[in-house]
Amino acid sequence: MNLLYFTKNPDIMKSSSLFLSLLILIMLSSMNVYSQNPFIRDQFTADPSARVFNGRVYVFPSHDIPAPEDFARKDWFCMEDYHVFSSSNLSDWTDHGVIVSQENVNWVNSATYSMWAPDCIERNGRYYFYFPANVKPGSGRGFGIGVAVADKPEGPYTRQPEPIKGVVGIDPNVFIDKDGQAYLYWSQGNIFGAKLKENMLELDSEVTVIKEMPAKGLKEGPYLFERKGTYYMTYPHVQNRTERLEYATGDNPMGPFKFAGVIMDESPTGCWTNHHSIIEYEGQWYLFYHHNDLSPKFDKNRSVRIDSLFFNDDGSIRKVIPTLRGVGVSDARGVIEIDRYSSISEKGTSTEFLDPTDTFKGWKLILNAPGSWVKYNSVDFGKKKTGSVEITVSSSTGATLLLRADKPESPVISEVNIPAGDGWNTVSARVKKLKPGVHHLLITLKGEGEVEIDRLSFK
Ligand code: FUB
Repeated sequence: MNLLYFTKNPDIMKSSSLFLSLLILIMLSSMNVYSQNPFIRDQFTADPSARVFNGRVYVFPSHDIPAPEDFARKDWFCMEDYHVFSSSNLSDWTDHGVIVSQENVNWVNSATYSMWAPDCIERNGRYYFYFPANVKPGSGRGFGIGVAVADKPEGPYTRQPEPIKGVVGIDPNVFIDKDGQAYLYWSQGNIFGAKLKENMLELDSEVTVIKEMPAKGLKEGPYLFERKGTYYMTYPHVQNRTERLEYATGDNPMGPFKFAGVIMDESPTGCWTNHHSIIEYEGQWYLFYHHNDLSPKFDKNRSVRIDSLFFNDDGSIRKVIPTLRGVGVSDARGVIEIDRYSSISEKGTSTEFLDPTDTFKGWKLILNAPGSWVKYNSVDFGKKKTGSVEITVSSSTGATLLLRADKPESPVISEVNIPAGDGWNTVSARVKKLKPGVHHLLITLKGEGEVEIDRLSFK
C-alpha cells in the first residue's frame, strides 16, 4: 500500500481515520479483558509479582511454555522470557509484551529455559527487574539472579552484564523499607536475604538465612511486605504434599520471623507449586497467585489468578479461599463468562472446556437438573435502562433459564427460552424491572432439560 498517497487524499484520509478507529476498536476488543480467574488466558503465566506503579497495577509473571523440540525435559518447567501486564481496574489487562528473554541475556544458559519467578521494584523513578536463570556452563553453578533496568515499568529494560555477585538461588524478591534501605530475598530450599546497595545492583551485607520459619519442608518464593509496622514474610512451603502459602511476622525486614499462619491451603487438585505476591490497591488488599487452570493434566503450565485478601484487627491474615470469579466488577455490556462463577448449586452444575484440544478457548457451564443455578457476583449494569440479554447457549433438549438480580427470591428479570438444537446459538430475551447499578446475577434452570452456556451480555 502506498502510504503517502493514502495520507494525502482527503477522502481516503477520512476513510483511513474511520479504518484506524475500527482497527483500534478491534484491537481493544481482542485484548485480554478478564475480571475472572485466571485473568490471563492467551498464554500460560506463573509466579505473579504484582506492584503498584504510578496508580496502575503491573504484574510481572514468569511465562510457562510447552517444551520445544530442543528441550529434553518435557516434564519440567520451561520458560524462555518475561512479559509484563498492567491494569487500572483489575478487569482489563494490557500485555506490554516481552521485556527480557533468555536470548538477550549474556550470562544465561538458554538451553535450560529457566527464566523462573521474577520481581520488579521502583527506586527514584527507575524500575529494577530481578530474574533468576541458570548460568552458562563453566561460569558458576546453578541459578544466578540478574537485574534489568528501565525508565518505565513496561520497559525497554537494559540487562546488567552479570548476575548479582554472592547470590545463588531462585525467586528474587525486593523490598525497600521506610528508611530507604533495600533488601533482596531469594530461595534455595530455604529463604535467604541480604541488604542491597543504593544502586540496587549489588549486595551490601552478608547473606543471612531467614530464621524462625518452619524448620522442615521446602520453602521458596519469598515475598516481604510491611503493614502498620509489622513485616510479613510470606512464602510457599511444603508442609504436607504440595506447596501452600504461609506467612511469618517480625519487627525487622531481616527477621527473626515467627510463623503466623496459612494464607492459602494446598491446591485441592494437586498443582504442586504456588507462588504469590500481595499488594494494596485503592484501599483493598489482593493476593496474586497461580494455579494450573488451563492445563489440568500438567502442572508446569500454570495461570495467574487474583483474589481479595483481608486482615483481622490483630493484623493476622484471613485465609484466602481461591475463587473462579476473581476480583473486579464485570461490565454488563461486555462479555460475562458465567463459567467463572461465584457459586453454584450443589447438584446439576458443572464446567467443561469448550474445546479440550485448545483450552485457551475457555470453558462452558452446564445446567442439567431442575432448579440448578449459578451465581455471578458484581455485574455493573450502568446508569441506563437494561433492555435485553444475549446469551450464547447450546441445548439438545431445549430449556428455559430464569435470570434474577442479587437474591434467589428476587423477581425474575428475564425468562430466556432456548429452543432445542445442535451447536451454539445466540438467544435474546427481554430484561424488565432491573434497577441500574451493580448487581449479582443469578441464573436458574426452570424445569427439565440440559443447557450449556458459553457467555452472556446485556444491552
Ligand atoms: O516457576 C518456576 C518455579 O516454580 C518458581 O521459581 C517457584 O517459585 C515455583 O513456582
